[in-house]
Amino acid sequence: MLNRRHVLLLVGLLVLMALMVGCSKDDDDSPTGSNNDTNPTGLVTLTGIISDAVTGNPIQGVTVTLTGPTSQSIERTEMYETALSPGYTWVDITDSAGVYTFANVPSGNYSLAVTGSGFIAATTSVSVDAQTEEVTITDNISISPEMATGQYRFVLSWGETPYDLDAHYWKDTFHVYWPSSSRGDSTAEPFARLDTDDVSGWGPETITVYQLPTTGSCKYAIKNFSQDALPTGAHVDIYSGSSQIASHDVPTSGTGRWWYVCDLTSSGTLSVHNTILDEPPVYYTPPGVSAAVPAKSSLR
Ligand SMILES: [Ca+2]
Repeated sequence: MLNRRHVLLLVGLLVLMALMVGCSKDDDDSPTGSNNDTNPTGLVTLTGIISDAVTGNPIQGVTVTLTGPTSQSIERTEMYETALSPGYTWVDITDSAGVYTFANVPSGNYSLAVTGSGFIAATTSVSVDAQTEEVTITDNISISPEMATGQYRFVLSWGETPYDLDAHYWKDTFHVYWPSSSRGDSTAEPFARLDTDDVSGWGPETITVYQLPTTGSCKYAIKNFSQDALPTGAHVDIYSGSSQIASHDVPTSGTGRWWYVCDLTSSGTLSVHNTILDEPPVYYTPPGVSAAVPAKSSLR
């Protein structure tokens, strides 16, 4: 039986525990980068979502392998020695929400590989800072379904902002982009379709090319729809058949809201431009008009 003294001791202990919880909550609320914002464990939970580049939907059952680190930003200790050995790997399988998770990851720069049946393997780099973070959430990672030989795919991704970047693809007067009436055709000119239009940050926004142009070339460019500014953080992965053939980051300097990425020629060659422009890289010439004129209103 508890006597009065035991009850008081128990109440006192509960009050003390409540105060300790309150203090730690206050610490958690401290602004990022403050002196209190440190991770005492020196280990991070690394997590993220893998999605299908064509549908934008999460994918269950793909294998995610974390390897590294290729370099580390903390002193090696006996505790971390095994994990920090070059080539040491963690492996996880995505759940029904496409989520993968790695626990107890020390600081360093890692390689993250994603493989799944029917998808083109993808690799990206991840930087972990276990000094100030307890959880590292990776940027959007999407993987592309394999295609037939001679088919191509442009996959645009970016960060949380801007909320809307748009992919554009032109062949002569054919223009593939986001309006429902302009999403292209897989069986007729320009033999390309906008698979998914993202309007809430991150991407993916994807265009699949089912057939090369019979002559000349097609142009691929990105527009910052949200604001008249650089499409900051934009990244384009380009695939052909069952392989990735190119990867480009948006230039960090320049003036304009258009990123002219490349041309795809009738022979399957990628001609890279990688330049920032004020205007789209093509002008539409209406029938019967001899000189090319800008048609900004048709390029929302
Ligand atoms: Ca978009």
